[in-house]
This record gives sequence, C-alpha cells and structure tokens, in this order.
Amino acid sequence: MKNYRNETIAVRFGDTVNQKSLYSQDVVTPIHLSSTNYWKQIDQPGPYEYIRSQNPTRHALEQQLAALEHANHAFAFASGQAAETAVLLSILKNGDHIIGYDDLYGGTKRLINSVFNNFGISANYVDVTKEDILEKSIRPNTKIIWLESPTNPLMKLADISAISKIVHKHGILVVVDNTFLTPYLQNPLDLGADIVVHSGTKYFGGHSDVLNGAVMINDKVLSDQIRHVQNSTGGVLSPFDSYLVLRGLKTLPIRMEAHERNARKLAEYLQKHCKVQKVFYPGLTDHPQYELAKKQARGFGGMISFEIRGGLDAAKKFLGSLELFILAESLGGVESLIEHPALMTHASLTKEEQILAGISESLIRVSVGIEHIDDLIEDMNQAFDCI
Ligand code: P1T
Repeated sequence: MKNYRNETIAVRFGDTVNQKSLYSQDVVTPIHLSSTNYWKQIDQPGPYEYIRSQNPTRHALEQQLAALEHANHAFAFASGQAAETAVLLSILKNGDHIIGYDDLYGGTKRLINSVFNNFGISANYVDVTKEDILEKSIRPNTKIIWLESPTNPLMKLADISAISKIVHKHGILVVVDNTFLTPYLQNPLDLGADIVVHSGTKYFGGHSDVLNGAVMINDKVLSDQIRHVQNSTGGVLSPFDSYLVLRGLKTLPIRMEAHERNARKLAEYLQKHCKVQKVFYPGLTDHPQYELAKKQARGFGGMISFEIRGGLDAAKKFLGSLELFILAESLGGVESLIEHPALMTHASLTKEEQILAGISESLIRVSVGIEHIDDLIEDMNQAFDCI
C-alpha cells in the first residue's frame, strides 16, 4: 500500500491488515470483541494476548493511522485527551518544562496546568511565531514544545519545520496536534515534528458519534515508551470504537474536500458581512500566515472563527437565532457546529488567560459541515438579521 495515494490508503489500508492475517476472507475489518486470546502452549502465545495490550480491530486502525500520517508507529486511544496524557507521561519527569503555543485547545492547557502541574511539570505559553520569544522561553529543563497548526480557536499557524530546527538544537521534542487539518491535509512528521497527536473524535470519526484519539511517531525508542504507557495506563480504544473510526476514515479525503470547499465560501461570505469584525481562516489571502499555510499544508481545512460586532449580546442573539447550525462543542462532523469559545470550549481558561490568548466574548467558532453551502449562508443571513 506504500505507494498508493491518500484516497486509496484511506479506503483500503486498514482492511488489508486483517485480510492478510485472518482466514475469514473479510473485505471489511470485523469487530473483535474477545478480551483475551488463547495460547497453544505456555511457550506459544499468539500474535494477540490480551485486549489492553493489543486487539486485531485496534491493530488494523493503528496501521491505517500510521499509513495516513506517514508514521512508522501509531497508537489508538480512548480520547484525544488520553492520547495527550500518554505522550506527556512517556516523556516528562518531575521538574520538566513544556513550551506551548499561546493558543491551544482549552482542555490541553487544563491537562497541563491542573493535572501535570501537580507532578512538578511547568509550562509557558508563548507566541511561537516570534523566534526571539521562542528562544528566550527555552530552559535547560524544557523537554517538549506543544503546537497546534491551525490553533484552536484562533486559527494561528506554526511554522513546524522552522520551529523544529530551532528547538531540536536544544534536544526538545516537537509535538503537533494535527486535529484540525488531519493527515489528509498536513503531515507534521514530514515537516520535522517528532510526535503527532489527534483528537480523532473530530474528522477521523467524522460523524460526531465516536470519542477517540491517536499518537503517531517515527522513532522506535519513543514509540516503545508510548506503547509501554498505553499498556500500563490502559486508555486504549475499544474494538467497537476502533471499527467506527476505521469506517469513518474511509471517507476522510472526500469529507475534507467538502468541508474545505464550504469553509472557503463561508469565510468569504463572513468577511464581507457588515456585522462581522474579523474572520480567522488560513485560506483567506489576508490571513497573516496565508503563505505558510500554502507551504506546509495541502489545504486550509473546515474550521473558521470570527468576531461578531456588538460583543457578547450580539453573539448570544446570533447563536440563539441559527436554525441549521447546531450550538455545540466539538468539530469535524458532517453537520455544521457553532460555538462560543469563551463560554464553551475554552471556559476552563481564566478570564486573564483568555484575554492573553486573544479569545474575546465576540469570538465565534464554526466547524463547517458538508451541507449545501447556500443553506448554511442563508441560515447565517437570517441569524445576523435578528441582531
Ligand atoms: O475530546 P477529545 O477527543 O479528548 O480531544 C481533545 C482535543 C484535543 N485537541 C484538540 C485540538 C481538540 O480540539 C480537542 C477537543 N476539542 C473540542 C472538544 C472542541 O470543541 O474544540
């Protein structure tokens, strides 16, 4: 499968893993529910022993994820947060330090600041686009730089290859959360990152019905550490959920194309609307990192944020008046979701942290679905008219 293109890998690769190893000649990977596997003799274990350590359905998914992300190794977890936890536990020790992009998913900052902080891990969140700021934030005990590109929710980019070159000189590992673009549009490992994490709850599943996460790595030593933590802490993905993600991944390429097609049109529409102050979408030519977006990714994705004129009152009225867009956290499903980061996905940040990150009460985030774009625009039009 190595030389096939993304679309072919997405549809076929996960199933070939099982087609090779099973005698049932299934076209589609089955759901293996058995929680344990028998040994022929005490010195003859099979390829699978116990469900937490490995499972055929999860294994097929992990092979599929590795192929899509151009990684040697992939690990499927019960959530994006479980995947992040495994990465942090695999690398960090008491006294270590993390540099994070100043705009990251609120749950990631919460995990670092309120869980890992209790075990002696410290973190600084900085504007990684400024080389001098980045260099200054590096400490002798810095072990990880944590990036999203684009970031959640402000759609800022990080130059993955430039940052990797700078921090690798200091022995720091580069972790990229590739949830927003997915491996269909961006492969951070090819750009110099060491570890990729995903909330697969989003575009991997694609239908807002399965919680899951993933870690992808090339380095053998690092991957052994992740495997050890995954098996020891047990936050693995269940066989049924592995099947759902395998199923979702088959249409990842065509869904991403459709999400992006709609997102570009919606971003242009929003940009022209008199009740919109500012639009954040890397596919707009006036996005400050538009050139970087074109250089390091194969597309701009389906996520948009914008600031509405009129502050919290206008945001409330607008969000309450939408009929087609669903007011909900999460993203990446076929249906369009909309939310208010300050009160919803990023509410775990303090007011000060929100202000520092640039998350205002006027900010609205859209996960553009694959409905007809005219229906989406008409819905926004009527909701803007209600303000
Ligand atoms: O929800 P979970 O699968 O555990 O993934 C956490 C996570 C990690 N990384 C990014 C970039 C994310 O956006 C998320 C989850 N985000 C939302 C639920 C949200 O609405 O932004």
